[in-house]
Amino acid sequence: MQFELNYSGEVAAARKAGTPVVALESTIITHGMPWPQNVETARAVEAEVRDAEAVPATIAVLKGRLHIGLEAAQLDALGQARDVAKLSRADFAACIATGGTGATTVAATMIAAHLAGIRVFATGGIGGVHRGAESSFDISADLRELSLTPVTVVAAGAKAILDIPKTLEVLETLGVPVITYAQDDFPAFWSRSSGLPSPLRMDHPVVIARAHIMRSELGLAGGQLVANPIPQSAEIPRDVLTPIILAALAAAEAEGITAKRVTPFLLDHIYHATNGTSLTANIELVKNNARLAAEIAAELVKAKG
Ligand code: PSU
Ligand code: MN
Repeated sequence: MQFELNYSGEVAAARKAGTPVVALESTIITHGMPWPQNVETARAVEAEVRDAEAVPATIAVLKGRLHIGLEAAQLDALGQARDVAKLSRADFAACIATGGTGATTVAATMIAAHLAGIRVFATGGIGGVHRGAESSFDISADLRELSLTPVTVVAAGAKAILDIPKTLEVLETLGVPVITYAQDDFPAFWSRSSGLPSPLRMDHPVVIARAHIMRSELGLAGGQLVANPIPQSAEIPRDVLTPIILAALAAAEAEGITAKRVTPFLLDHIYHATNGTSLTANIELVKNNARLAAEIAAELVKAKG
């Protein structure tokens, strides 16, 4: 059985030169946004990383090969492909072993990034504890992955489609540092504040990098969640989205959507219910996260050479 990491040209060059690299996920492309905005966004996010003098590594499994960085044509094809699997820890190995094609969630992207020696990863929102988890048991594998795999994940907090207080509780139980960037409140994706205080706050990328290194020096498994509030100019007021989120949740319930299908279903519902305006905010926050992740990656390179 053969296994290898397939690097894109620019990631291979970055590894040789010691340039900072930022991992990016692909489920956001295949299951998080509609075509063609998904591909446009993925390209814009990669450009943001390059502008910040780091190299983007979008991660995906294409025909059984694990790619660390996609060439432009591969990204285009993935954005239009149908029936792409959504890969988390549970099905990542099976997809590679069977020659399948799959997009990596936060959990699977962390695993792949770590295999490739990439310490920082930028995305939009992480999976978390779903509302009603007390009966559905629906808790994203992203949370456990953060407690296992030493990658710093930059996200805009958790979406209000989730139960945010329970998500923070589970992260605390699992020993995951939740660090909000430059403000006291934990952000809620489209909103700068969830109304809940963040467990930790850090105001400079260098401090976040130091905290990452300190965890490994102390022998603590797992990564860190960095919650980066959406830029003020792109924020959508909470009272605009609350009824839309409630309607999305009710539709999921009515249609009996469960397991892996829940998050993509809710995202798609909200996209249509806002006539696509939620997407503009989504794009801005991912770009914002890519910039911060690049800064953290640069500090990690400076600190460790
Ligand atoms: N939340 C978002 N956008 C996304 C996702 C979550 O706001 O695209 C995707 C990410 O890939 C995340 C995954 O890792 O959904 C979580 O899915 P689940 O809840 O099934 O674990
Ligand atoms: Mn789930």
